[in-house]
Order: sequence, then C-alpha cells, then structure tokens
Amino acid sequence: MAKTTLKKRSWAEPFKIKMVELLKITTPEQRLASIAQAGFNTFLLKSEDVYIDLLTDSGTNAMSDRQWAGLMLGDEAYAGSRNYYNLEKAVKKFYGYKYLIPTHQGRGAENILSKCMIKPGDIIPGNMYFTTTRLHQELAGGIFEDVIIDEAHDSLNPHPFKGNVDLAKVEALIKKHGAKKIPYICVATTVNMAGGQPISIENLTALRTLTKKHGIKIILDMTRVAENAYFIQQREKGYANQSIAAIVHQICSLTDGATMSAKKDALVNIGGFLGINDKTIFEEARNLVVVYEGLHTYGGLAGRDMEAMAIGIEESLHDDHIAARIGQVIYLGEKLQEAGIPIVEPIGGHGIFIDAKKFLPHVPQDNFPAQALAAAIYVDSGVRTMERGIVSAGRKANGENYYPKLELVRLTIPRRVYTQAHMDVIAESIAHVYENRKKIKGLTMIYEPKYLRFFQARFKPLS
Ligand code: PM9
Repeated sequence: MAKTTLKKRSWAEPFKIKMVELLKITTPEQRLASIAQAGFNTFLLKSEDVYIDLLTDSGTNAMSDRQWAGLMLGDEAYAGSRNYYNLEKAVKKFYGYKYLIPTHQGRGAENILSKCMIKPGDIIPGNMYFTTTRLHQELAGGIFEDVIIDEAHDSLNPHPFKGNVDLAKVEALIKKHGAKKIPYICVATTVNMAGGQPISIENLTALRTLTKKHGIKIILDMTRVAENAYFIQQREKGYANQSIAAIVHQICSLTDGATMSAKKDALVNIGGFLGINDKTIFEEARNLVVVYEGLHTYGGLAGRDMEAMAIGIEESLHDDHIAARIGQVIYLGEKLQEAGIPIVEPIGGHGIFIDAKKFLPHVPQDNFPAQALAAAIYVDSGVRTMERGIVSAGRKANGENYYPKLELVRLTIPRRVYTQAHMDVIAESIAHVYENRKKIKGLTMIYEPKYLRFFQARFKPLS
C-alpha cells in the first residue's frame, strides 16, 4: 500500500468548548420580514433573529474559564477596587504605559483624550479614520487628516503593511499648519476601515523619529494591537522569532499613550482604557473621567469587568491564541477567494471585507451598495454582517457626504466563538448571493440620525 504523507499540518483552536449557546435557524421569509422591519440596517435586527453574527468582533468574544472565575473575584468597592490595581499591573507589564484611566469602552477613552489634548482648529493626522475616533476629535474642535499610504485605499493592492503612515503626508501637514497645531498623530493597529491591515514596526519607528523632531506625540489606537503584532511576526524581517507579547510591548514603546477598546483584542465583553506616559495629561484625564465615566479607579466598569480584562490582556498575547484566531479569518478569506468573491487583500486581522463596488458594480455608491449587500446576505442565510462604506463614513462638517474609496461589507469574526463549520456555511452563503448578485438593487435612506448614522439609519429598497 502506498504511504500517504501529510503535505501540511493544520492548526486548531488552543481551547475546548465548555458551554454552548443555542442558535435559532429562521426561514428566508422570516428573515425578509425581519430585515424590512429593521429598515435594511443590520444594526437594527434583533440578535435572536440572527444565525451567525459577524456584525462585529466588539464585545462578542467568548471569555475563558479563567476570566469567568475572575468575575467572581470582583471587588465592587466604589473606590480603590483591587481589580483596578490588577488591571493597572497588566497594562504596565504588557503594554508599558505608566498611567491608566479605565473607561467603559474605547469611545469613553477617545472622549477623555480628545478633550484633554485637542484645541479648536487643531489638526489630527491618522492612518485612516475610524467612526467614533474621528467624531470625538471633531466634537473637540479638531480636524482629522488621513495620512495612511495610498495603497490602503485600493482593495486589491497586496502591500503587506497597508496600515502604514505616509511620512511625506505628515511632513506636508507639519509644513502647512506648523507642529504646534498638531497635538498628536493617531496611529491605529490592524486598521479597521482599511480591512484590518497592519502597520509595521519599521514605519512606526520612522514616524517616532519624525514626530520627536517636531515635538508631536503619537497616540496609539491599540484596539487590535495583538493581531497587528501577528502580522509583524509573520511578515516583517527580524521578527519571526519574537513573541507576540514582545512585539506588542515594542509597538507601545514607540508611542506616548493609547486608547483601547478592550472589547476586541483583550477578550472581554465590555471595557476600555486610556494609557498615557505624560503625567500632566494623566492628571487632567483622571479629573475628567469622573465627569464622564466614573471614579478614576473604575471608569464606568464593575470591579469584575476590570478583573476579566486584566486576565484577557494576558491571554490575548499567547502566540497559539493569535495564530488560531487569524488562522480562522484566513480560512474564511481563502474560501471566499476560491469562490471568486472580491475581498480586500491581503486578508486582514479581524475579518473579511467584501468589496461591494466590485461585487455590485451596477449599484452606484449613492444607493449604498454595501448596505444593500449586507441586507441580502442576511436574507440568504441569517448571517449578519456590517456596512463599512458611505453610510459609515457619514457627512463632513459642511453637510456633504464623504465618498470613501472603499465601499465594504465586513464579516467580522468574534474571537473563540465560531467553528470551522460555521465558516463553511458563511462562505457558501456569500457564494450563493454572488451568483444572484444582479437581483440586488440599491437602497435609499429614509431616516438619518445626526451622529454615527450607520448605527441607526433606515433604508428602503429602490425597487
Ligand atoms: N469598533 C467595530 O465593530 C464597534 C463599534 S463601531 C461599529 O469595529 C477602533 C479601531 C474600533 C472601535 C470600535 C473603537 C471604539 C475605537 N477604535 O466600540 O467604543 O474598532 O469600545 O471602541 C467597533 P468602542
């Protein structure tokens, strides 16, 4: 008998399942009624009407048994909870920031930071906008300027670090406005709106040198920093033998502070923080947090949530965790590529981003192709995805729509939640929708809220 040899070795999740949550399977007729009732906005669906929920990886992670045990150790004192000190220890040890302000989630930290650091008329460069981050910058009177490399706006460009900052764009802003008008550069890891694309250590180091020369701070959006570190380990010369924890520490050391939505990489269902090295900014932030979030030793969180976060931070940096997490995203992405679905390449860290302009070339951007596609996917299989295009981009201060180059539907994979079989079902559904794509017409918006319209806007089909 011929001997079979394994061509490659598969990865598998570094955990086993201890508890399950049952899902409801609905009919296409039921889903059509649900999405119509939700104004063709997947944010407005009831979760019980969803089969596989890829709306977001935010707060949707499965916590470990260690984290659940941590919940029982919650010290719910109003002031000075021991869990706060455990969290402070974890942030110092793994990220290296000197001072910690806990917040209820990422945007709580963005609000405090923006209020502390931005004066009206200031310029805030960033490697692509993020919805809540830009809004807080604008509400503080700042003006966001996109300084990501051009390659990031092209869904098919294979650049391995599409999250990189274009230093020439930063220099041009310094020349135009003067360094005094730029309090900090906001640098995101695993750039969300670009399709989960990483920034390299080389680029961040060069940015550090440039900003130091001009006295400009770097504030990291470290929401998905461990995923970014994985791409550095896999793709950047000199990092193949470094641990995720070491790379994450190095990323943070190149910055002056960070905002964190711990609901993503840090493997919790709620929580965030502001980490900062400057004592003056810390003292102002510590004062402001009591206005908006809660006392500076809980920042809107229960003690038990801070404990789960401290444990989650440590678990998020395990090499086997991150390899399996991104391995699952890549598994789904490759299935979609095999089916000829146009997706953002290279495959990103936290999800697959379908290029809706290429998927539905017959639907103009003013008729919300990504929004329409997300609704069609839900009707096909009960898989809930999210629009990341013109609806998410919102309007400029003068009321005009932003027209982002990328018009995407995001299939975001929650951490430690779904199996490979779920990924197969998702890929089959998208392929089916693709075969029938000509039937998808666009939408018109019939209700538009003033802020972050993608959360609550309502639509109706064109035909
Ligand atoms: N991101 C996401 O689904 C949840 C809200 S928007 C649909 O991707 C970055 C890079 C994020 C992020 C949230 C926040 C805000 C900041 N930066 O949601 O307030 O991806 O915890 O964090 C979402 P919070």
